Amino acid sequence: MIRLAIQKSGRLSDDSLKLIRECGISFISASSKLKTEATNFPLEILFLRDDDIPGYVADGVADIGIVGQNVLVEEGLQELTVKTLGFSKCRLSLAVSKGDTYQDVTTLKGKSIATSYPNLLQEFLTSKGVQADIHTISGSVEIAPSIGLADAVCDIVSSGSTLISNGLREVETVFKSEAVLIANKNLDPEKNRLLQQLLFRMEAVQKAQKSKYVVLNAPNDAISEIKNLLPGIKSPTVIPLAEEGWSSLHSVVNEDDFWDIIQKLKEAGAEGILVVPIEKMIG
Ligand code: PRT
Ligand code: ZN
Repeated sequence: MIRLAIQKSGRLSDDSLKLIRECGISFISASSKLKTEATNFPLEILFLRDDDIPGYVADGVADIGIVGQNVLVEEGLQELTVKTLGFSKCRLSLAVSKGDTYQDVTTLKGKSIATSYPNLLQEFLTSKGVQADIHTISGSVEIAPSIGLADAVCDIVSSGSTLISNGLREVETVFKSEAVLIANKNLDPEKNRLLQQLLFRMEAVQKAQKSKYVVLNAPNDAISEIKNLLPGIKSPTVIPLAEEGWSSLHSVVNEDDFWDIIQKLKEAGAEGILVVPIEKMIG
């Protein structure tokens, strides 16, 4: 049995649960419960405050966990990282009042900065050779300048709309973050085997999300050009169509180059292009 700690309720919760389900693991989740057991994998899930997850994993109360890098690194436990997960992306940024003049970070010398991330901020300021007065507060950081508590703030940003609606302007990125899978350093062999199984499934899910299955028809004389556009996993599958002189090609394309490749396929003479999502991708 392996114990996984995830956030009980907040910005990490839905995607953490979704990832576990996509790994083929079933469990009953009631929002009132503090833990639950999977029905088809030796996994127990603990639901915690995100700030408690790194410490619980470091101490071995939980074996593995899912948490934001911002919290993990702030708590000085980045060595627990096993794998980045690609969701809950955000950044820790410095922001000043909209009307304040700002040239570069040296503008903040001797100023007071409100934040919930004093360690990450201190490390950033030290690396820039800037001394400032850090005020650690646990929430509502963005209102600090307007109530006269601080000259600037250092807070988590994703869309940027919270800063704008509080009359603030983002001026520096201090740290970029996403969700990560973390693990205790001293897992016994059985738990380590379960962790490797989970990682294998997570990788198959992530690969599939980045890829699309493409099926198209093409005249035979266009196949060699189309093959070059569609490397696929090894090489595309080519199947003759009932209509003479035509074939069907099957392949996998990466999401990042997707529209570009589709355009080129059309130009090369491809017709009836079907694009299908992939559920899992192995090897
Ligand atoms: O109760 P618990 O302690 O478990 O949760 P929490 O309130 O401390 O954390 P939560 O659920 O807000 O965030 C969990 C994690 O999600 C964070 O540690 C980040 O890793 C990640 N994350 C991603 C974010 C955001 N995006 C985000 N936008 N965390 C916080 N915010 C907040 C930010 O603090 C600010 O108030 O959203 C506001 C800014 O959002 P925009 O879109 O207006 O820029
Ligand atoms: Zn928290």
